[in-house]
Amino acid sequence: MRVLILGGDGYLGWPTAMHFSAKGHEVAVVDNYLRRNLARETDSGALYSTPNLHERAEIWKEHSGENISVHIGDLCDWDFINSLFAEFKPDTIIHYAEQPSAPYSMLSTAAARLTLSNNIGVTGNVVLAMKEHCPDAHLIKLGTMGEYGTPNIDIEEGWLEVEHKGRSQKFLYPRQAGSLYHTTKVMDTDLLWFYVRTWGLRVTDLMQGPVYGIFTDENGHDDRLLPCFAYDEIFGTVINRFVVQAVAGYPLTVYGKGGQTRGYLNLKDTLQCLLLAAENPADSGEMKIYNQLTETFSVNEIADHVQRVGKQHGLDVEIKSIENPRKELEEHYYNPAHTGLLDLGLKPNYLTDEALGEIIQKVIQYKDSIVQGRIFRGVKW
Ligand code: USQ
Repeated sequence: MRVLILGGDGYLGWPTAMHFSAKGHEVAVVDNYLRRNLARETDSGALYSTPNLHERAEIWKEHSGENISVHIGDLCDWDFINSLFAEFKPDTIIHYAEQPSAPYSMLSTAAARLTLSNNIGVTGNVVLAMKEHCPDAHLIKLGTMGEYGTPNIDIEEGWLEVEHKGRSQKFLYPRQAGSLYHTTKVMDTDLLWFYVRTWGLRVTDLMQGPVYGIFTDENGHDDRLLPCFAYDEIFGTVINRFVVQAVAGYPLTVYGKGGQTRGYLNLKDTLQCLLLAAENPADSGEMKIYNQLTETFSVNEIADHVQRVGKQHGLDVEIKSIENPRKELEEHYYNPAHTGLLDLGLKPNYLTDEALGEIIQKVIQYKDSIVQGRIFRGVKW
């Protein structure tokens, strides 16, 4: 496949690029370094620095002999995306190119406007560029489990059969997101479903939970190929953050009661899911939706697990409940279906003591570069 990865510099984008390249696909990555720039502006630097995309593509070539082509530009800019699609003519497009942080989206008016215009603007441009240059290509869009929120009924996989006054129809499962970032993903889903119905595009929308981890099959031998690993309040996600806090001797920041439950998955499983989605494309006029998670945990369960495994690695880990800066339910029902990707062949890498220990060991190696002031600032909404 000719695979175009939008947002190829990110935590998921770069590992995905190497994974598809290792499987023999022709890969191009695109990025405008938005996340790097926002991290710089908000003093949210990652655990270690990562080489830029041109450098990483060179390093990958030294190891694998494979080429990954690099395109730097803003996908909101029509001239840029138009010529990119005209030139590369992808079979598969993987779209990660969004402002990815819920706290960032709630930080200020400027941050909200950037999140809205970037996220909706890029998705709109991608659809228009597909229509223009590759209407038979398959778009794999990263959505989020956060689109559904935390409803008091089972979460189905994308769709809900509704019976009303003796008649029935299948609709998108109701969405009610908990941040502006998550709401832009709801808007993306609506936009895509409209164009799937209207133009017969092929789309897979992946409702992904928070991802954790560092290692993939492609990066274990060279730290320069590791993904950017954020641990700050704005760009870090909870499991990676708690590991860094444990290593830094900073009490684990459980927000509120800690009963907030989400569906999590290992970085390695994100890559498996993306490959399975690409190998099983949607038909023309079909939007496939998968709930991309392997297991559910509450924040309290994650904190206890990190504390216990931290102890096995010589860390004295304290857990501290702090006032929740977010508006979210702290005790709730949560039962999402997630059989679609398992049916396609996903073999989950669960959050075992060993898997957590592997991440802890790597973070210990970078302990001296942890900046404690980045861990919590209290971005409120
Ligand atoms: N949390 C804490 N303490 C912390 C950090 C987070 O208790 O120090 C709690 C949050 O309040 C939340 C849960 O942990 O209830 C998950 O928070 P998170 O920051 O790990 O994840 P979130 O903001 O929801 O966003 C992340 C990614 C986003 C992705 C989403 C999937 O940044 O790109 O879409 O996970 S999901 O959460 O399923 O919507």
